[in-house]
This record gives sequence, C-alpha cells and structure tokens, in this order.
Amino acid sequence: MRKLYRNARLQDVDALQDILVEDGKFAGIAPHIETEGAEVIDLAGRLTLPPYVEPHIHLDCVYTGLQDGAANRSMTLFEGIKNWSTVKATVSVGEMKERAKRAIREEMSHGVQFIRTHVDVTNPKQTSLKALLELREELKDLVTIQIVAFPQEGIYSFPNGAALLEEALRMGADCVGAIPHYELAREFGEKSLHKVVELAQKYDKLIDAHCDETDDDQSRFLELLTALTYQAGIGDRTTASHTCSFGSANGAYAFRLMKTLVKAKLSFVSCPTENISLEGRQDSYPKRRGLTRVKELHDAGINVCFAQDSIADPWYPLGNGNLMNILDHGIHICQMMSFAEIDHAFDLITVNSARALHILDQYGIEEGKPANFIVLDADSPFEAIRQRADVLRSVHGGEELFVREPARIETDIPLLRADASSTTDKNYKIITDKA
Ligand code: 17E
Ligand code: FE2
Repeated sequence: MRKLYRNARLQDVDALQDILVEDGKFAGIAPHIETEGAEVIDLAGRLTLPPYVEPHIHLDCVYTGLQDGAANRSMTLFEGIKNWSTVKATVSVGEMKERAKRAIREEMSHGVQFIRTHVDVTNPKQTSLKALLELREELKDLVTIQIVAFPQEGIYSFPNGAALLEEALRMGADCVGAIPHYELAREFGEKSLHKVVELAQKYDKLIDAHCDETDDDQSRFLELLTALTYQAGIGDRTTASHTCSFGSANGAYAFRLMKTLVKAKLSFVSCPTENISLEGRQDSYPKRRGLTRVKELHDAGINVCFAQDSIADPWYPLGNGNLMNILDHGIHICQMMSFAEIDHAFDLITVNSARALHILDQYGIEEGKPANFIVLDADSPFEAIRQRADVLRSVHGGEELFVREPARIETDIPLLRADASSTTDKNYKIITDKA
C-alpha cells in the first residue's frame, strides 16, 4: 500500500513537501517525490501536523454531568467530586464503555490519535479501570490510550485507597496518579506522593498526578512531587497536572521552585477551559484565572501542554474534544499572544503532549515513523489558529481515519463569496501587507 501526499505545508519548513507513505510508515519526505503505482492525494499547501494528543481527560466521567442530580451547582472541584461519587456507585462497565467510546469518537473526529485518560480507582469494583482497559485493547489499532490509575477520593482518605491504587497497577494501568490537595490533611497528601513514587518504581510506571488543583497558595505539593521524582531519577517520567496553585504562588517562591523544575524535567498539563471555570470560585475581585504559570514554564524550557480534562461531567458542562478550542482558550488565558508564540502554539497540543506521554519514539512526521498526521484547513499555523481551522484529514498508521469537507456557505452576495473561501492564504497576505 503506497500513498503519495503532495504539497504538504509542514511546520517550520519553507518549501511544500511530498510525503510518501508505505506499509503504514513515512517512507519519504521531500520537495518532490516521483513514484509509480501510488495513490496520489494533493494536500494543496495545507498545514500538515503530527496528530493532536489529548494528554488529560477523565473518560470514565464523560456525559454523566448531564444526568439528573449530577449537575454541579457551586461549580467547584469539591462538589464535582461529591456528585461523581454518587454517580459511580451505580454505573456499569458496559454503560461506561459506551459513554467513553462516544467521547473518544468526538476527540478522534477533531484529529486526536493519542489519549491519556485518568480513571477513578477509588472504587472497590474497579468499574472505571475495567471499562477503559477493555477499550484500550479494542481500539488499539485506531487510537492509543494510556490509562492513569487515579485515586479520585484520595489514597489515604478513601478506605483502602492505597491497596486499590496498587491493584490497578497490577491490572494494567500505565501510570500512577494522585490527588494530594484533596487528602484530608497535608500530611496525608505528602504521604500519598511518597507512595506514588514508590509504586511507580516498583511497577515501572509513569506518574501523572493531579497536583494542587486549588487556588490555595499554601498548597505546595508540586514542590514535593518534583523533589521526590528528581531524586529518584524519574522526573522526566512524571507529569504534574493542573498545578493551579502555582499560578497563585508569590514570586520569590516561584523563582526558587522554577530552578528545581528545570532540573527535574517534569511535564506539565494545564486544562485552560476547566480551570478558568473551576478556580477563582472563592475570590471576589480581583478574581484569579486559576491556571498554572504556563507561559513562564514554557519560557523556562519546561515541557507544558494543554488538555480538555472534561466533557459534560460533574465538573464541567461543555467540551467536545476539539483541542483547537482548548488551545485558543489557553493562549488567551495564559497571554501567549505574540506572533512568535502563536506561530509555535501547536506544540502545546501536539509534540509537548507527546513528550508528556513518553511516545516521542513513535510520534512526528519523520521517515521511518508510523504515518500518523493530520491536515488542517489553513496554510500556516498562524492562520489555522486565527481561524480555529478544522482538521480535514486524519491519517493513522497510513490509514485514513476520516476526511472532512471544508465548511462553505451558500450566498449570492459577492462580498460574502470572497470571504467564503476556506483556504486562508489570501486573508493572511492581506493582513501582513497592511501591517
Ligand atoms: N477530577 C478532579 O479531581 N479534577 C478535575 N478537574 C476533574 C476530575 C475533571
Ligand atoms: Fe483532571
């Protein structure tokens, strides 16, 4: 099976490139490739990227926020956890799989091909884990799913929390999770991080901890997670998710911690839509944004990426798995709005997330790697973001997952006809010429 994709606009490459795909892999990338017997597809200069990576979503909870009684009235993290606790008591593996599958379909239809999901293991029945283990296997040819054993109600605050977490690792979860800011006391939170590091080493797993998802500037579990993983030599196998309180930390504290973060090489996941909504709820005005220091982490060379986190669950009513939407919110909220930042913003939902997931060996548009890529309805990263461009094509292991027709409007009005073109190069040139 040979396919030749002509005229791809790759990021940071001046000339358009032809991409030859053979046996599911990138077999050649060059300005012009001649080959016989290959199916030829003209990408017409459209932006071609490695696939979107969803680094953080709770697939066991999706759509349950739409159920009676699960809606979050205070819109706080804590009410969400309480409502989810009620929901999870009665949910079945089959029902959970159906909901999770629907969310995976939504994510994939927007160009996601890799997903890290947190599944709640503070459940003696391990319903969430069983559902996602089955889906990980059933869907493995279409989408890579990584599972985090996530102790939603605490490792030392939920009965047998530590044993359930360890059981989940033995059952096949890929990563160890934590929630130190939710534990009943600071000491429990600290103990929980020691446990997570111990388990990660014992079972050779990655770490992805919900860490400091609160505006409380005294919540400083990130410091301990960083120190422990750094000393254990597993900093680069560790992800700190949310870390909201780091956005409230004072400058002197942040300055000190930032130095350890650079050394330890942790990855960070920020959830812009989720935390702009959940945090700041106890503030009057001025009201905090609730996100971690994304821009500063990024500028310090620390790996940071954006995630959806929720789809219509007890914490967040919206969400559709479109990481372009998340990116758009994220760069606004984090003030990453210079032209240079916008030009490289896609890293925040592609390669940086892939680094957090430890999948870089199979990720990227390079000869010899699996032929995974997406094509956007725009001719540059800047225009793609300005227009919130759709993903028009998603190719996974050389197979077309989907092709989407560009959106067009019907009109007799010449003014509107000119603008209706889905290729945006003309708009871009007009703007830059005027500047
Ligand atoms: N659980 C949690 O602890 N935090 C969140 N943001 C979600 C679930 C969605
Ligand atoms: Fe989360």
